[in-house]
Amino acid sequence: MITTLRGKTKEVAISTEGPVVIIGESINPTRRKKLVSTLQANNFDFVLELAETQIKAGADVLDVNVGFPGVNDVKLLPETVKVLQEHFDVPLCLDSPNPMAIEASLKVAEGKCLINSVNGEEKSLQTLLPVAREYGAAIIGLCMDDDGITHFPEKRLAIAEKIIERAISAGIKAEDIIIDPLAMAVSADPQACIVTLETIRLIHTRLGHNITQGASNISFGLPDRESLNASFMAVSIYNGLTCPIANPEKITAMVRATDLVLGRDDFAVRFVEFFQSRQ
Ligand code: THG
Repeated sequence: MITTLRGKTKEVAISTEGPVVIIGESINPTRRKKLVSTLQANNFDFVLELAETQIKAGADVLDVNVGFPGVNDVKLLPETVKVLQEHFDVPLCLDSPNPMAIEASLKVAEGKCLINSVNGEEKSLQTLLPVAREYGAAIIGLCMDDDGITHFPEKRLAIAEKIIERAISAGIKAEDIIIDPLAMAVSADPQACIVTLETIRLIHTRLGHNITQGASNISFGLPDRESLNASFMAVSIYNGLTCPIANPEKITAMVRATDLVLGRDDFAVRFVEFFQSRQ
């Protein structure tokens, strides 16, 4: 199955057969005080810097999250989208819990964006699916619903199936639905990663959809986050993860290595190209 996203002109194809497409995570105010302070001053220089750095480091799509306490993201998210698209051609992943901010951004965005995110809650499905349909956007479906987050992979799979069914009834194409199995901090729950890995395997083998996850979530609160994220990333990709939201500056080399190891990089062309681009 292939999900196609578009910037102003550039198309990015995400295939369930790989290779992996990296969605850059860094335009996110979590622990980035400078992003908050510059955006509060209506200054987009730092956002543009984060975008450029991530694209150079291997991001094919950029996640855009400008949510922080006190912000009016119905105004700020579309403004940020516009500025980004004036400078860069990569497709955007609109990351907000506020459906109004998502819709306002889709109104001004060019190309085909990814909505981050819809979940299995009735309210989310009813609000966002018609919006995705109207603007021709793809969606990320989070495996949680009105009962919250379950620890059983089979139940997460059932929520994914529900989101897919409802999205298709709303007129969205199957290939435009990317599933997020939910990656959570392993410091808070020793089983967190294995539950996610098993969910990825089930979604990949039974549903055959593209799969994303906030891959750096798992290492919150622990030292040497890079090693942990790398380990989790490799196993996730083997199980069916195709478009992680991650920090390309830290993860691209090992993602290219994993594609090569999994037989998706003939004659190591992409691996060597990436290595040379860093010399
Ligand atoms: N699923 C979906 N969307 C998501 C998430 C998800 N969006 C947000 C988040 N989770 C993924 N994005 C991030 C962004 C930054 C970090 C983690 C996840 C992060 N930042 C460093 C920190 O907090 O210390 C700071 C910068 C760095 O060192 O890279 O870890 O799960 N659909």
